[in-house]
Amino acid sequence: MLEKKSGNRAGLIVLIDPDKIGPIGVKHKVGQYQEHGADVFFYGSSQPVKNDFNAIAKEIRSCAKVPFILFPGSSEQVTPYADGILFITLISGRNPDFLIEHHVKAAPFVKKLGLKVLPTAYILIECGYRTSVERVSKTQPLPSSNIPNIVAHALAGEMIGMKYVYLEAGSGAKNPVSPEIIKAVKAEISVPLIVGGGIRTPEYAATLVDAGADFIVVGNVLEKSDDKEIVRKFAEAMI
Ligand code: 1GP
Repeated sequence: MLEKKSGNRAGLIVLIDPDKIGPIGVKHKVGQYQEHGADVFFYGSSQPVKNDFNAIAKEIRSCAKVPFILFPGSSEQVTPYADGILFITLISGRNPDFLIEHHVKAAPFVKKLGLKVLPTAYILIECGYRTSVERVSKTQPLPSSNIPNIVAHALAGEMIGMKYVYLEAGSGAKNPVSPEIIKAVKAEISVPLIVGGGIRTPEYAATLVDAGADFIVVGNVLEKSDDKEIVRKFAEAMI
């Protein structure tokens, strides 16, 4: 379900936060993102959503031509309008709610809705300040200096059976995940590697792809940038 364009080095995932995009103009933005080269849409928020989660998802469904995957911050962020769901386990933390509890709550709905499930080892890495994922999940990120520990977490996720590893610095992170970490993780795992959090320039994205990232997730930068071609520039960095 997560696929790079054939021949490209990596895939570009655009994260749509329902509270940042809002209900107005969703279709226009989504249309533009995919026209400019987005390979996949992630949809969700690390915080409780204030906008109408389902209504915005419905708008996205009506125009998305690329896979539309839920990236839920909790078991409440489930909708029938998506194609699939990142079934995230926050393995960098030790909070049972994010290791199993939310999964148990969401599983019957996910099954009923027929969403394709993407079991994902989600690893939060420190980025210089307390991110909203840390606050909401009440977990500590892994120190970025202890690379063997990060690799061990990624390996454990794969050995448990998770099909993707997601290295996350946190939305709007000051310091995104470093190429050194990506290189070390990529050398040990065989499942696809997703990287996100604080990636602000196509050049930095290209550096992460060179280091071994299979998918790059961008969110904040698209909301904040005045450059209408920003997604195209990121997509070109994936070639
Ligand atoms: C956050 O990895 C995503 O969960 C994207 O982060 O919004 O900082 O691009 P940004």
